[in-house]
Amino acid sequence: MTEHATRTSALTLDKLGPSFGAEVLGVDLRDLTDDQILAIRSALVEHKVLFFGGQDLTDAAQVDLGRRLGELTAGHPVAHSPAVQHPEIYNIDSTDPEFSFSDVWHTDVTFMDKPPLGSILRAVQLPTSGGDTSWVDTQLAYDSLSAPVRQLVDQLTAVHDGNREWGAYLRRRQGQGNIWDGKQVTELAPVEHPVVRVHPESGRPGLFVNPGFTSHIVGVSDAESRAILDLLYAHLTKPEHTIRHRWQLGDVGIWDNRSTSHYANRDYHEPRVMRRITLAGDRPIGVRQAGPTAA
Ligand SMILES: O=C(O)CCC(=O)C(=O)O
Ligand SMILES: [Fe+2]
Repeated sequence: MTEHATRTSALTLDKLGPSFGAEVLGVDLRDLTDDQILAIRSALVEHKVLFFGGQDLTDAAQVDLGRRLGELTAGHPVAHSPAVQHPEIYNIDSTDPEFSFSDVWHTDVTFMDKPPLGSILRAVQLPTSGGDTSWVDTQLAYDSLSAPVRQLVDQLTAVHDGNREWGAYLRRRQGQGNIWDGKQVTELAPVEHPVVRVHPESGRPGLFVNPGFTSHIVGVSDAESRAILDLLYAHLTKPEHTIRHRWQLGDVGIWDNRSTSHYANRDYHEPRVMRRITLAGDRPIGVRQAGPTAA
């Protein structure tokens, strides 16, 4: 335990910066008490990205952990992961011919009506150097906009389109996607989400657009849409809104997908394998729908 670590009732946390991110010390993710599960769920809302070092999870143990933290989705709405036996796991293997680098800022699966609440990522094989992952605190980014721009974005809706990243893949698979929210995914119809999402647990607003999946803003010109999104992306990714994690084998990262975006640094030259599961989430709610108490 470092001098910065603080102990809550069930967890010892070492904050990674002034705003968000924390390392959780001294827990075995295979053997958590109910109190620790509750404490992890609430630490996720408060700290947004949690890291657990020195873990020894098998695929089955990762899925068991996810089931204790929430309801699991398929590993991905359309990607198949034949290398793993659990349909809940998305195998992110840089040597897979279908591998796509996640070297664009994104929040996971925002191209579905109900994007995941959070993701649980485990490092399975790492390059000797490189392959860090970075996260943005999208609530801090919202708060640090000027008041007039906050008022503008509060009113906006954006389209998110999974075809940008996954359309060609799904067509190659003859439209055979996975079961998502009870239905088989056969196409990726674009969806609309508020540009500012109110967190359903904390009530905090955060920017909810990302260059990975957001195609445009509804009801403005194409030039206006591009300019607004460029402004928001530049603002979101200011270094003071980010943290960066250097992975070690045995690390598990859990992030709140309702208050963060992330980016996998593409600077490695050896195989890198990560395995991800996602917790089912709800339909994003905007500031106007959430009403005056939330924002
Ligand atoms: O490989 C990584 O570091 C992150 C990949 C990613 O975007 C994800 O797991 O959601
Ligand atoms: Fe991701």
